[in-house]
Amino acid sequence: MFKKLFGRGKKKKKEEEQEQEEIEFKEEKPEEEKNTEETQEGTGGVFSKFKTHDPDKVEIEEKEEEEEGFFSRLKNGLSKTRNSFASQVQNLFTGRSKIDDELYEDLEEILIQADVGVNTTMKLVDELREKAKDQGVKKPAELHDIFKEQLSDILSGGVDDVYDEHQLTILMVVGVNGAGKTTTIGKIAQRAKGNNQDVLLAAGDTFRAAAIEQLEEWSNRVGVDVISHQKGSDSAAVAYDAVQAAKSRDVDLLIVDTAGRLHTQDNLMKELKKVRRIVGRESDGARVEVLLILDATTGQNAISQAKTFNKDVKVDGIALTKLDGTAKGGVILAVKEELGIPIKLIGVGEGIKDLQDFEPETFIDALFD
Ligand SMILES: Nc1nc2c(ncn2[C@@H]2O[C@H](COP(=O)(O)OP(=O)(O)OP(=O)(O)O)[C@@H](O)[C@H]2O)c(=O)[nH]1
Ligand SMILES: [Mg+2]
Repeated sequence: MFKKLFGRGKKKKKEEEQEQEEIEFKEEKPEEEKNTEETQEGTGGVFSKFKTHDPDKVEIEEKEEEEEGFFSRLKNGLSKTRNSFASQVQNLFTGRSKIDDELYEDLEEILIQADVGVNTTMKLVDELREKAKDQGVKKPAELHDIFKEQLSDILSGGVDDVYDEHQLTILMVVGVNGAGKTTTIGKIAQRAKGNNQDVLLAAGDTFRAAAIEQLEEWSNRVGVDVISHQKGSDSAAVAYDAVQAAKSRDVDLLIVDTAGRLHTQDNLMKELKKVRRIVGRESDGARVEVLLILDATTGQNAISQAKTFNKDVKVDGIALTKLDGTAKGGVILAVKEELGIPIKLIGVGEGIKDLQDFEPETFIDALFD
């Protein structure tokens, strides 16, 4: 779904029509006029996408360039996990002369060390043994592709929801302290704005010092409004006002920040439930989503965090941040396998392009290629 929020989705109908008119208009122009315009285009203005005479071709080229950029950022961001987990797996399959118990035990150890978690590790290794047997695989190197397919099976599925991006979506962002909630909100807002969505932020973290200012800073940077109350005020009241504002201003996306809290802090989890209730009650049928931010560097603890948040506020999607900060990116497998909640976004660095839609196949390619 975030593909839509993040700049690769459909445009407003009006803009599409306008663009179409521009293309048609341009095609009819005499040669010299085209040349003048092309000189202006070089400055990267509104017409920059029409750099050649074939707008379709340019769009494809630009898209390819953009995707290449995203892919290399993903690869870089995953370099710690690539250099440990992925290369150990690769060495294991290519360096052994036969498939035996020792190979499977070593694979188990690599997976456990990469924070894949005991359950998911056992599942993967047992399945690999069976598949190798069924398919009569003799050489360890042949196991590599089967293993990658297994990873893909675990990571795939669950993110294909489609919706109208110009009807109000309320995104409530939750998670423990310092997981990356506010930063992720800033990045989502920026990408949504780039996709012509009208965005509004709500400073629902009324608890931590300077939390409101931090969100306001993002709102200035991105150029969107933020609804805030004073520090120490009721977070649910901020959410209430923000939802009313979102409805009356007809915005497309309202993102509600919340204070970081440990999943074990009952009173704070109660407060979060209240915010969720108010948002739902006031939404008037708008789409409401709870996005849980998990810090990949917290390892297996992320699983128990997610279970509690999901119990209390039903989580619709996960953003797994700071994958660039860990060699144990295998935690993504445990998160997906053990929780059954779609992973929608991954954070692979602090830059705006480092918050990416989670695409399983691309992720696996970036890990092993
Ligand atoms: N390297 C890296 N840093 C990240 C990523 N995402 C967030 N951060 C950093 O993590 C730190 C904490 O981010 P915040 O957005 O303030 O986290 P928060 O969950 O809002 O924190 P609280 O409001 O205190 O609960 C900041 O320094 C971010 O720049 C990521 O994907 N990679
Ligand atoms: Mg915050």
